[in-house]
Amino acid sequence: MIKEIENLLNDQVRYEANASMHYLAMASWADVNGYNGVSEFFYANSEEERVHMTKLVKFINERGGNAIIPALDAPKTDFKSLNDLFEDFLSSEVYVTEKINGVIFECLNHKDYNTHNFMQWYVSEQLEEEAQARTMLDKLNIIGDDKTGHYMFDRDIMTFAKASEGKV
Ligand code: OFO
Repeated sequence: MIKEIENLLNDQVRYEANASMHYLAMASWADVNGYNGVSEFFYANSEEERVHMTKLVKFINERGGNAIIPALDAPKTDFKSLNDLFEDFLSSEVYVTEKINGVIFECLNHKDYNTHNFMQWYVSEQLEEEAQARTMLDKLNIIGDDKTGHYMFDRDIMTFAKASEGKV
């Protein structure tokens, strides 16, 4: 495996792992603040990110590289509101997308078409997750400070959580 690509994939392992812990912290915050649907949604997302991380670890090792299991950043644990939570969700996804695009760019530079092909799965996954985060944030912006709106949002998001569970 080309060393530069291996290093980038190992960085990506860390980003996915950090996202998993980040979403676990979000799930826990929602849990203790009474948003059961939101908490299920982020518990499921945290699991998904862990799966994304493991897929990369296996790919690196299968291709003759050496996957590095990283130390992680302490996740943010306090959020001002549901809006704050979902703003963070969106920026986390946008950040990961940028990193994935960086890997794709280098794969093409190094003519590493196998890794390029493998990474396409991540590209579509990011598209879906970013769109989902934007939709939810749009809904929260419409709801504003309305408590009934928050209650209904929390109830409806349970559907997304169930759909995500099916994907893991
Ligand atoms: Fe790993 O899927 Fe988003 O971040």
